[in-house]
This record gives sequence, structure tokens and C-alpha cells, in this order.
Amino acid sequence: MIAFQLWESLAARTTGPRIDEVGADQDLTNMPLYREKHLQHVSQQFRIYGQILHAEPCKIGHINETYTATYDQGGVLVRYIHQRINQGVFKEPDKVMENVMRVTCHLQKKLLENGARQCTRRALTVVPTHDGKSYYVDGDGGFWRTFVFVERVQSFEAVQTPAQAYEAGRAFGEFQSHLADLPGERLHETIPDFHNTRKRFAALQSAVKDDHCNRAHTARKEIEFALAQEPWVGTLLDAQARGEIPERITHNDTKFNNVMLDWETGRAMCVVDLDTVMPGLVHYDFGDMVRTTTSPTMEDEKDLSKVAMQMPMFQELARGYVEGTRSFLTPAEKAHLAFAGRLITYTIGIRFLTDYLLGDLYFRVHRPDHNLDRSRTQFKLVESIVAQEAAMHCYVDSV
Ligand code: GN1
Ligand code: MG
Repeated sequence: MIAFQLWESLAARTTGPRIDEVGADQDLTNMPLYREKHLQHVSQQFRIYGQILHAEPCKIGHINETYTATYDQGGVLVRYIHQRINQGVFKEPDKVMENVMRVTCHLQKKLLENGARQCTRRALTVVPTHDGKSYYVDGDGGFWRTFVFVERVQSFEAVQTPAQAYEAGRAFGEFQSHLADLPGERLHETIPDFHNTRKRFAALQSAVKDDHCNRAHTARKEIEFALAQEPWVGTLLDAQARGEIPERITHNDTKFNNVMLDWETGRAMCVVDLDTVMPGLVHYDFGDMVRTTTSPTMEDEKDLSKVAMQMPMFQELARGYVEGTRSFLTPAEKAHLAFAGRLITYTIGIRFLTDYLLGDLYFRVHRPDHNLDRSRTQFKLVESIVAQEAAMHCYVDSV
């Protein structure tokens, strides 16, 4: 009853008790009462010992619906993440959770074996439902899971210092390295051909041809740029087909805001957003890090004069990544790292552009033309990478 009263008082927007501020990249937005009630119901399905006090939507990410919830547990305030998986994007969420469970359990096991402290701050921990499942399906078919909240960390939309770029490189490198010996079957491909640039290119071509929303004329320059890159879109797929670079377990969404940095030390603590962890090329991860850590801007920056690949950021990123992957990275894989930045920045750019042409069906948008703006930013960054790629390549060779 007390929990309910507290919940009700929260609904009336009196300030509930809070451990600390949630950080610059999380917004507190008003949540309608019915959503709070539903979230309260969902929260009761998980093996959490305590009463929920309040919850806030967390606006990071374009795909899932995420909430930070605070509980009273034995008189101490403890937070959890409740998240509803976007089933338009992840068609088989049970398989997503199978992957996530295998990956998180393996990471936790490694941490324990290595005698690490604060293991639940260093890898995500899934909180099971009362009947021991990793997810709960609500009355509307909504697919929910819960994680332990990682405290005293923060993430950033854009990188601020080369030291942060280094941390991102090291964290995702170590992540790949820890998963290199994951036992059991191949992980599920939760989104088939996720980084298959050739297929993404074909999807763009067909969106341009159909032009269902009559938007192509507003994106003529971007379409022209994107289509002109065709000669190299299959470079890594071809190298893989020739057996030069192997399939690995990769994160596939290594945006800088998916690394949690310790508040005090600035060191990377934990890699989050594991839904797309699946078989892939190491380049998909490294490329998305180049995209999100080397330019000083956000991915939807409208002032393109600010968008540029900054060499000091790239150097630290590459140094951290090569250090983190020393145990397994082959020379052939290393040789394609600089190119990966161009390829993945371009790939995400054409995904934004395609979504714009299709009417913004996939990525959550916050303003008109948001996806078009995002694609422009990516293409500007591609140009900047191309202009410096030889130097990037030389640097990778040297570390
Ligand atoms: C999506 O929503 P978020 O930030 O986790 C997308 C990534 C894109 C990214 C671009 C499953 O990630 O592939 O790189 O937006 N995730 C999915 O910001 O499509
Ligand atoms: Mg994601």
C-alpha cells in the first residue's frame, strides 16, 4: 500500500527520494499515469526485493523504451533498468534475450575468475522474473527485461577528450576479446545482415526508386553522394568471402554512448546495449567507434562545418582498441581498421537516408527531417575520413 501511495504521489509530480542526479544525458519527462501504473505492474514481475518508489523514462537510444526505476530495498535506495524491447526492430526478442543471457553470464564468469571487484558495475546483469525467465511478456505482448542499474557512471553523446576515445576503444576491444571463447553454438543473428552494406545499399536504391513519401527531391544531393560510393561498399564482405577476415562475436552497436565511464576516474566500466551482440566482423565495431568518437559533434549536428574526423581522437581510439584485442586480432583484420570507419559511417548514413525516404519508420525522430540531417552528418564525416584515411592507416600500422 505504501508503495502505491508513493507511486501516486509521484504521479502528482511531488519529488520522490532520489539517490543522486541521473546525469546530463538522461531527461526527466512527464510520464502519463497509465504508463506509470503499467510500469509498476511490470516491475512486480521481476525478482526485485523491495518496493518501487518512482521511475523516469530514459531518452537515450533510438530503438527501445527504457526506464530507470528506484526501489526501497531494506531501507536503501536501489535502482534498476526496465526496458521494453522494440519488436518492430527485434522480431524475435526471445532470441535476443538468449544471446544477452549467454553473453552477460560469460562476461560475469570471466570477471569473477579474474578476481575483479564490483562485477555488476563491469558487465550488465539481467534480473530474472519470479519464475526464473529473462523476460516478461505483458498483456499487450510487450516484451520486458530488467537490468541491475550501474551506478556512478555516465555516458556521453559526443566524445570530449582523446582519453575518452582510448577508453571506448579499450572497452569494446576487451568486450570482443572476452567473448572470443564463448562456448556453445553460434549466437543468433538477431537482425540478419545488420551491417551488410551491400544489402543496405540495395535498400536505399529501392527506397529512391519507389519514393513512396515523395521525399527524394528534398535529398537529391545526399542520394547522389550515397549512390556514387557503390564501388567500395562490398570491400569487407568480399574479404570475408575470400576467407581473409573471420567472423567473430561482435557488439554491433558500439556508439560512444554505449560505454559507461566511471564518474570519478573516467575509466570505461561497462559496455551496454547488448541486443545486437551477434556474429559479425570486428570492423563493424571499430567502424562505429570511429563514427561516434572522432568527431566533436553529435550524430545529428546540423552545422556541418563542425563535423570532422579528428586525428588525435582516432589515434587514441585505435591504440585502446588494439590493446584490448591484442590476444586475437590478426594482421589482416588490423589492415582494414582505418577503412572500417569510412564503411560503417557510410552504412549508418545510408540507413538514416533510407529511413527518411521511407517516412521515418525505424529510427525515432525528434524533429522533421531528423533522419535527413543525421545522414548529412554521416556523409560529411565520411568525406573527412576519406581525406585522412592514409594517415589513419599509417597510424594503425604503427601501434
Ligand atoms: C540505433 O538506438 P540505438 O542508439 O541503440 C541502431 C544502431 C545505429 C544507431 C544510430 C538496433 O541504436 O544500429 O547505429 O541507432 N540500432 C539498431 O544512432 O538498429
Ligand atoms: Mg542500440
